[in-house]
Amino acid sequence: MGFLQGKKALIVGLANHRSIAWGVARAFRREGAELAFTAQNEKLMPRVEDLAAEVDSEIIIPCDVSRDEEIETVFEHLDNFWDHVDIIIHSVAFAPHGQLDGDFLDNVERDAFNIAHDVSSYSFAALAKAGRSMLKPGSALLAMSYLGAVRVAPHYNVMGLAKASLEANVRYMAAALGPEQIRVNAISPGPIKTLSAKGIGDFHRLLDHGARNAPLRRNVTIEEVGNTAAFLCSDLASGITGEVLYVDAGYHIQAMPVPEEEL
Ligand code: IMJ
Repeated sequence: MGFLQGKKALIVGLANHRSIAWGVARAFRREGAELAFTAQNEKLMPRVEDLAAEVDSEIIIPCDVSRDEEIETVFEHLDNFWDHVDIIIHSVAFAPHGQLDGDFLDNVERDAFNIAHDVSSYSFAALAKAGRSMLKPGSALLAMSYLGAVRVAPHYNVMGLAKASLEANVRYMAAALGPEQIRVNAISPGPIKTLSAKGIGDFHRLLDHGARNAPLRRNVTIEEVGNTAAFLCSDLASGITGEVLYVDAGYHIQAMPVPEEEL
């Protein structure tokens, strides 16, 4: 029997088979969870439906996380299928075009800053707020961060601020929901080639840098992030809340690149 047997999990942020959310869905299904998904819009609906079918799920709910009424609708809809929800996965980030490049101060502006923080951080709290009455003792919430939250990563710019906010959000949510025995954590994966990495200049160089300099001398996969997510959202992690867990082949522990002669 899997260690998520019978748990009901809502996964927000599935776009395609490369998505981190897909690695999470597969690991969760393998461990016995029942799954529901959101789709960002009508256009993405058929694709999410096909992926959901592969993990035996027929619950796909439209939700643009920047709209309060759509976040409310998710749980009204979910309530028709489930009497509670054990797990909510947040795997969503967005900064407007032009933000993830160049000089931070040249490019940052108020509207883009607000959108990045709204979609990438506020929406996690909004989901918890709207879903709170369906959560129960033992439930777990999980978000995806990135090292750019705590260190300066090239081009990451305003997304770094948004992820810093997301990580603080995890701590404040963990404190607010802890008395209800609901846990809140984040995973901070190393770079992975997903749709969110598409079009980002030099992404292959970033992956290469990680693979050369991480203690494990490689990048991580969505399967590895999925397995860690399964653990963190399971009762195996019952003593862990408010934590940011790195799944990055050890990259973040290093103060300096590995010397050329050691490669
Ligand atoms: C994204 C930009 C710059 C550097 C980056 C990334 N590094 C990594 C990413 C080093 C690993 C991917 N990442 C962790 C993200 O959080 C990406 C978020 C993102 C991506 C886009 C691309 C398309 C767009 N807006 C986006 N908003 C957020 O228009």
